[in-house]
Amino acid sequence: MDEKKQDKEQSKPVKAIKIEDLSISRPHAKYTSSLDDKHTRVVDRRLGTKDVNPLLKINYDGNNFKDTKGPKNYGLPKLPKGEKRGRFLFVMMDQYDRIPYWTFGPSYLAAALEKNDYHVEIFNGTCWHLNAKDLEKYLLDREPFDYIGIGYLTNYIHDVVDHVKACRSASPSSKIILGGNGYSPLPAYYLAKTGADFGISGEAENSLLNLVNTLSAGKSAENIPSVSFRDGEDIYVSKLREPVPLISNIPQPAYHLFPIETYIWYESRGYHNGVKAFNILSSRGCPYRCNFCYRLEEGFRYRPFDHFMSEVKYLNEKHGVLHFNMSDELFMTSKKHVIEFSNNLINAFDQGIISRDISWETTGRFNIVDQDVANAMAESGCNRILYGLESGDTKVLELMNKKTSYEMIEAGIQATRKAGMQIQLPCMFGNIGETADSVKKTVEILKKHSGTDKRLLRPVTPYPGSPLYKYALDKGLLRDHDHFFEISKNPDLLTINFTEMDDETFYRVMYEANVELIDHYHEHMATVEKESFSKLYFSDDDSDFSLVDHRQ
Ligand code: B12
Ligand code: SF4
Repeated sequence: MDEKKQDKEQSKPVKAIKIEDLSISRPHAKYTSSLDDKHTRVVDRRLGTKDVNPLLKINYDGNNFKDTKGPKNYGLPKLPKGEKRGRFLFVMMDQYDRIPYWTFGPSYLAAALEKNDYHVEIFNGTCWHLNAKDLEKYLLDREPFDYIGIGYLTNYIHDVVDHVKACRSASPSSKIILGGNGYSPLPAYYLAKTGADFGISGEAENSLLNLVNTLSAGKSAENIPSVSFRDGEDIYVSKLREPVPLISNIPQPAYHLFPIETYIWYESRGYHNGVKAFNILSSRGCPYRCNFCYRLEEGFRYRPFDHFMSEVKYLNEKHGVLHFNMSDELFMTSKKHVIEFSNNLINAFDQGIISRDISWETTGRFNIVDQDVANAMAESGCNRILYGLESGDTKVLELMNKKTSYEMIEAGIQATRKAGMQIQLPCMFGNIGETADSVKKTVEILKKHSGTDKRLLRPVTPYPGSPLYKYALDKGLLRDHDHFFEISKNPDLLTINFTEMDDETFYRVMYEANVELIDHYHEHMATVEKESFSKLYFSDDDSDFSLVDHRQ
């Protein structure tokens, strides 16, 4: 853009954000926020110089809900072979991603249900880009389902409302159960707004089974931990169940219900230059509490290595997967664990348990990585680490409770690069304490290190359930949950301005930072692409050359 045009662009007033209401003409039940507050309480915690990071703590009622070993059968009769206790449909909504991401939640839940004699089907709007109208048609074609489960992230609330309506109109007898990271922190709110019958907060393998077993036995859902439900105008929210301590008790995802080859195709083409790639988890939970991150569940749990390996082997042997994206919330939780895991993997290669051609990537942390950790990972086939950079400014990092610093970031990147691995650096703009100067440090790090990984800045969104959301409510930046959904429409625009800058300055600073990043990225890519053509034509080396897309 020439300078004049750029000036003109910059002097435009900041566009007012169009505000739409949740498309609900009438709420389906009375709602009081005290019902949702039951789920979380804030523990006072002083961090850094300002007390800005309330730590959300879960109200487990540890006395009653320790039934984490498995579902109770509620005296259900044993079934004759082949008979089912009920029909369950998981609705996976379109997330509008060009490359749909594998969704772990429904695949794990489906396995738990199938293992307990439920017939399970998947309406995969995520993979096939289907909408609420398509769901309505699907339901009209099928024998009625006893239960329809819809899981979602906060951003998709409008779609949930449409999908619940579609279920009600095409399958009025089905009981609608909500869940997932969107639902979990505000169960009463969502039941009131969507008109769904039940919901489950948090990890749901046990709670969902308890719920459907109870309902199948004709009993009431009262007092099932983590389950909330609506009875006409009234909403009931029970306390939370503790997450399953031994995650090897959770059955392997019900892969046979999903178009795995399609997911592999997307992953391989999208990110991995044709190497067959797929997603897997080696742990659940995260011990940290960054202020922007929604974490309902406490407790961090590893999978026993052999348990993890049996799934790696299955995916490798059955589907030819050679690259694993370990999408753990946080893989790099301790140096000891990472080194042990990597050594176990090397042993598995040495003993011929799994092919040495296997590679992997995962999530990391700058306060954990050092040269030993990075070397161990690289030796065991890890070729890329996604580190939550968030900001390059130590003060901003401290205020967001990230437990990292500029120095750790620089050292961690050096160690990772030296070990021969790539890095990805997701980041944000506008957390508490952010200024026009602090963002320069983020831009500097991204320009120096993000390479071919295009990273731009977006404003931080305070998702319900995160400490930042609580902070916004406490400081009066948010009136209530409705207010959040009114103003949170587009992740590229401000939901709440947590900085001292006015909104116009905020956008101007972010705009300039993004322009710098875009220019840098394209210059860098031009060099990379020219070099890869040169190597391909003149040195007979296609190692850096990305797949040709014949549609372009
Ligand atoms: C992998 C991951 C991704 C992947 C895939 C996301 C996806 N669409 O599935 C990618 C990289 C694409 C991604 C992107 C984003 N993500 Co993300 N992501 C995760 C991560 C690290 C793991 C999710 C996971 O698979 N967990 C493992 C499975 C087993 O757990 P689960 O999904 O929670 O499922 C359990 C329960 O939720 C429940 N459940 C799930 N579904 C259902 C359905 C029913 C019917 C029931 C009853 C229960 C239920 O039972 C399941 C089994 O126990 C989580 C962190 C976390 N805390 O989980 C963040 C997280 C889900 N992401 C988050 C966010 C904000 C995003 C983005 C919006 C970021 C951004 N600004 O772009 C985008 C949105 C992308 C999109 N299109 O949806 C937030 C969601 C916050 C919120 N309140 O919605 C989380 C929680 C991170 C955080 N802690 O803040 N993400
Ligand atoms: S942002 Fe990452 S490290 Fe921080 S609490 Fe969330 S999952 Fe853990």
